[in-house]
Amino acid sequence: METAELIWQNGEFVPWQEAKVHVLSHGLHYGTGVFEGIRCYETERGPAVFRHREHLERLERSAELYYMELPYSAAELRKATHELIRRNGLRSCYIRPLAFRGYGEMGLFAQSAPIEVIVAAWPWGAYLGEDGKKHGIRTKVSSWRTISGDSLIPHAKASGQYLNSILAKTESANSGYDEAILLDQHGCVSEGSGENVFLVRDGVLCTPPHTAAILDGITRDSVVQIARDLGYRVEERDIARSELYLADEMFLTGTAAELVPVREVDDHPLGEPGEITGVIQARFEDALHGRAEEYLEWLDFVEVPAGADEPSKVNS
Ligand code: PPE
Repeated sequence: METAELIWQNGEFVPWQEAKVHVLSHGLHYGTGVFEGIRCYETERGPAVFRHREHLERLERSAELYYMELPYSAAELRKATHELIRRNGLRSCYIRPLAFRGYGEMGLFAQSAPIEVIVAAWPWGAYLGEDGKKHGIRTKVSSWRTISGDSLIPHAKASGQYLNSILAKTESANSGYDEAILLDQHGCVSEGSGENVFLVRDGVLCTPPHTAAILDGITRDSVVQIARDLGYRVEERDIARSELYLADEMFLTGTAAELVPVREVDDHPLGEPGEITGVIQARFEDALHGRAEEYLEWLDFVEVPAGADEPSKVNS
């Protein structure tokens, strides 16, 4: 992975290589952590964190759902993140806040194990490849069902839950596909291993509802709003597996992945990225980079010192 200079760890900025934990940290053994994936983009007005508030609110909700009390407020984490981006001299980056039970007590009711919090930021390119963003990716329905609300909390973004995503992703990668699509306990489409799913059928966009076993994606929410603003109908409803094969267009959304068209599901070709996908993807990219006036409120601009706010001009 690419690195940066500093990581924010429990209130302090420490050199990247020195941001360490004890091997008996609770989170390492039991997956007791909650995290976020956030992106910061270069804009004309300097670096801007996309939907920062919503991501930090989701982090707080995830912590609450797992009975973890965060020792820092969203305002403190926001400030720390801005400072981290500044100190690392980053223009665009992926941001990973993580809160986990640290060292101090073992066992499953380890209330005295302290909650540790880190925020890291580093450059992370296209999650599913630049080519995938342009020409679409190949997906396969996983033999692993998505975690159900009966046993875990799909709406929380918790570390341990990702073993489910990792099984699905590993299976799809080992079979030569770019990404896995998971079904829920009833056989309905839920999500990708790290993305929400959208279909286009007869000009209407469809995506599984909030009540499904999905992470309530912030990119999903942004894309629903953009699509509706563009005049498209968006239906949040159950999606049958066969609808994936019959879709006119299909795409995935997530912070890391951004908006990625799907060109194949279970060896059924869907073709090159469709028209509606292209229109929404372009508008979404405009929103991310501060080129769409009506979505400027989604951007949390990072103040950078005077003189440092000019992107370095290479080959110009
Ligand atoms: N579902 C899952 C399971 C998921 O992990 C993500 C984000 C989403 C949906 C989309 O949510 P949002 O980012 O709010 O639009 N996946 C994160 C983790 C990726 C990773 O490999 O780590 C991400 O995109 O940052």
